[in-house]
Amino acid sequence: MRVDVLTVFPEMLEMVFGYGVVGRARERGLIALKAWDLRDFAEGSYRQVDDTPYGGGGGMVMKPEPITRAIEAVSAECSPRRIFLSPQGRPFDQKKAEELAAGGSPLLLICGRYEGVDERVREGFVDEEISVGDYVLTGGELPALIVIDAVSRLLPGVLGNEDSAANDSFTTGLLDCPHYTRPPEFRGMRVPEALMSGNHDEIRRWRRRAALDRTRERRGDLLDRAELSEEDRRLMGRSPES
Ligand code: 9D3
Repeated sequence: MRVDVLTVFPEMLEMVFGYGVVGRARERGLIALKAWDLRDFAEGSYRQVDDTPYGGGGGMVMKPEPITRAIEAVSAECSPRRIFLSPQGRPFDQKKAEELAAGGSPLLLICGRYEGVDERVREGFVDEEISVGDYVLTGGELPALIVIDAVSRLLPGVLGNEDSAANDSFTTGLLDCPHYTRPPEFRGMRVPEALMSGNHDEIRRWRRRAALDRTRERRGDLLDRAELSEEDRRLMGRSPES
């Protein structure tokens, strides 16, 4: 899958592309990532990408010409889905990540800086607008990395274990259960007996109950929407030993 990013800070993205699951997917040719420098599409000796806002007020607005030229350059290469990262966008979630990964079509992620981007860019050159949550950041670069990270790990062959993505919390609609490794006792805290029992059905039930209880405690909103089985209802709220 091909993902291009438009930004005034291409190094910021290139840095992160090299690491972990995404870095390995890139090395293996499963994902092609490229960060374009918006300044390369700006004119004049100052290569200005921003300008003062009509109507006055503080801050700067991104000029339409450099962004639009950059969008057209990438579009000519691969006809991507053109996604603008913005606080006004639809909230990003696992379902959107799955949709972007499943389509397999190229993505162009457009990052704004300053107070925003000239509205006319949105009108003719953007297919959709995505936010990563209700908090204020300083630009679209970290959101673009969030989208790349969430989408990359869903691409075929990227995760070693093929069903690890399918078993994600949010995919199953519940939070994850707690995890433990050796030693069996750490600073007075013991690993739950069920996990060391070797009884796979007991382990499965312990994990399911832990996920259900934790989801109820922390994210009642998720539990309301989850489809629960008869067994789930029985497991929930019982003590771990029962
Ligand atoms: C503080 C300025 N804001 C009100 C006048 C407007 C504003 C402009 C630009 C607020 C944030 C930004 C930069 N943010 C993004 O580009 C962004 C973002 C975010 O801030 N939160 C969640 N998702 C996203 S996606 C892109």
